Amino acid sequence: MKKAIYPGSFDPLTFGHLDMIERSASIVDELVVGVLNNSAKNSLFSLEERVSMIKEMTKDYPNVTVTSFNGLLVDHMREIGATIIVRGLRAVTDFEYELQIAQTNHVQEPGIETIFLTTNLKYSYLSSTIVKEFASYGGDISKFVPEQFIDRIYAKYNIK
Ligand code: COD
Repeated sequence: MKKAIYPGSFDPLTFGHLDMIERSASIVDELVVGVLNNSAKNSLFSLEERVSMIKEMTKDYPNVTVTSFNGLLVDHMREIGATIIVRGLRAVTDFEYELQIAQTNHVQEPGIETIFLTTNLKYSYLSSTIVKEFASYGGDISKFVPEQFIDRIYAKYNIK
């Protein structure tokens, strides 16, 4: 039974994240989407909002669940019995950061492996940061996030 975690900030969830969830859920037995509760980072959406948005979008995937965690990812993985970390690679710029984190996590917990999925070409440019930047100026974000999130994102910037 291979249980994997796809960890992230998901602030907010984008089509790029959803594509990663769909593809990784098809190659592991159980996928947990782990939302970081990072109090130091100024999130646009609260932890509860981010968890609920992901649950809304993954409710039809039988092997996907959503959790949140504080502190170290490896500690949370021990708690939930996951041994695989799924991460996405968009560009070379992602690689250095991801390699460092994957190696650190493996040194901490040798039973843990990180697998990387390369980005879907359709979403290779897409990040939560881009969504927030566009939305903050009232730009069209319909190609970036599910339709039901659009008004919720604009509302954070008091845009109707
Ligand atoms: N296409 C493909 N993949 C994508 C796309 C896209 N368009 N957009 C995002 N992704 C991938 C990212 O590469 C990443 O793998 C994942 O989706 C989540 O992305 P984000 O931006 O929502 O989340 P991050 O990268 O901010 O998450 C960082 C963590 C929360 C995983 C990390 O900080 C963490 O584990 N923190 C806990 C403390 C810890 O254990 N640190 C590690 C030890 S050094």
